[in-house]
Amino acid sequence: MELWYSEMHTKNIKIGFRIKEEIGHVHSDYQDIHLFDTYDYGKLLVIDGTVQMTERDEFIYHEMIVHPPLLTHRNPRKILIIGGGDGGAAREVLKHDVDEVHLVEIDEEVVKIARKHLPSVASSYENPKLHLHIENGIEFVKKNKNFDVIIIDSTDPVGPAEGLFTEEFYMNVKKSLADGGIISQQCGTPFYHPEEVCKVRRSLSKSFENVKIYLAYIPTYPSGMWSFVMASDEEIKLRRPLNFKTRYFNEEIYHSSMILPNFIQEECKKY
Ligand code: AG3
Repeated sequence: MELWYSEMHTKNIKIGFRIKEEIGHVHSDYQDIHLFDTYDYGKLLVIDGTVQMTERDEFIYHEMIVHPPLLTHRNPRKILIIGGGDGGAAREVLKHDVDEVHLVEIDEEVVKIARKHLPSVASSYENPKLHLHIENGIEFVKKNKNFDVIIIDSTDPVGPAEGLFTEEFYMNVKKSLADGGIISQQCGTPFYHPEEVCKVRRSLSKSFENVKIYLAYIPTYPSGMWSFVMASDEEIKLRRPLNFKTRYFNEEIYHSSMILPNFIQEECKKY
């Protein structure tokens, strides 16, 4: 018998992975977590029915959520990751010369499953610069300050992570940044939901002088076209060279990823 896992991308469109086996399934206090082994994409992490990452294409997402903000900041020393319990964002941050990385994940079960089954993603949990806090990120930013870069690596803008996309949260995030600080956040598919991306941009503009949406191609996410955003009071520009090997991101992509197709530009004029 063939086993398949599929995620509905819209009411009428889905993506399907043929799977070898289910490696794990946990119903945590916060969400439903599945880990599958697939034929073509390696291990697949699913939370509440939505694909979070696969071993084959996670590098694109994690490089893109981390390297643009880190190379925009003048001298990033203290980094905060909100969400990102699989460890992929932390792995990329630790490729930079930073002093400390704080990872605030609400759901310990995500961390446990990643550490047990996704060693190539969760490797940085062994790094002494990484400090794990099992806590709600919304509360954490109210109490902890002075971060140079804050990376918000959450699930979709609709659902349990909704609170990480509000104007109030962005105000608190801004207060927990040091001078010259910058944030990045994943903000969904502009192909199916351009309005969500434009709303994130507008909400961030209330707290930050400069907000830039940028894009990457991620095969296993809805439509494959994915958006991220950076926000800062400093000008958003490449300030330092990339001095290690990457598989997707490069300095040209830093610039090209911020060039938006017309349909997104048009949509954002409405907001
Ligand atoms: N977090 C964002 C995944 C969003 C995918 N959405 C979907 N499949 N509907 C990824 C977490 C990786 N650290």
